[in-house]
Amino acid sequence: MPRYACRQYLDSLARLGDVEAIPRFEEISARLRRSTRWELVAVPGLIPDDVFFRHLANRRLPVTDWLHKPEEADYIVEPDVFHDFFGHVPLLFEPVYADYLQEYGLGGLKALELDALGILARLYWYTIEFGLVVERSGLRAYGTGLLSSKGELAYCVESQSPRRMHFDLLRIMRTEYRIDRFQDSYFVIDSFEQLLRETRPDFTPLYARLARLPGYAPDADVGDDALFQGVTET
Ligand code: HBI
Ligand code: FE
Repeated sequence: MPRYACRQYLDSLARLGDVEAIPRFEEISARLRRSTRWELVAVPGLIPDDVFFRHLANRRLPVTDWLHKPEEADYIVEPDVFHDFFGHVPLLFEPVYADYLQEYGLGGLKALELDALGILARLYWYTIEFGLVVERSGLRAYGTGLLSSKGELAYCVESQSPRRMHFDLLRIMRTEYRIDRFQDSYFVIDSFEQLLRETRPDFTPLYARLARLPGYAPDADVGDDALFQGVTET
């Protein structure tokens, strides 16, 4: 964690209390409500998209109430309490990220109306789930799918094989993703402020434009990609 997770995540994790004890939903939910007005709701697993987005739009984070088996520690397709609680909750104490996730929920309800969920889900995937951020100390992970995967957390920062690009909204919304293996591409933001600012505009015209265009493969090399050449401090 200290080597690969972003600073805001580490700062929040430290505030979540005793790492030796299993966190209490109610206690952390109350603390979160006092901090950024988010709260936790326990859910049995994946819930319908509209229910999921309505929760996020109202600053409620659905947290699954079952834990994966030890042998599944490296990857599970469905979110479990470790992914949701250990992976999503700490960053919700970061005010700008907390606002971004609510905006995403509001955007999700709109995307459902416009039948554009497949396109918006890519933004979710390449930021909230698998996003990277560059800090003074180098490249760090803020995506929940990375923070809750022992294997991919080191890979996303250190491996030479994935394609890392600077945040580019249109490129992200055109890029397909795989849910059953480490990512081929990652997108790097400079700050959560940048993420909130660049996703502020109304996506309706983007959806109309993208609906007519083929998606890019997860590992596509598109000529004018803004590759992230930064190096991580050794
Ligand atoms: N339900 N509990 C839960 N957690 C999720 O992350 C989730 C969900 N339902 C829908 C969903 N995610 C995705 O389909 C949307 O983000 C697109
Ligand atoms: Fe998640």
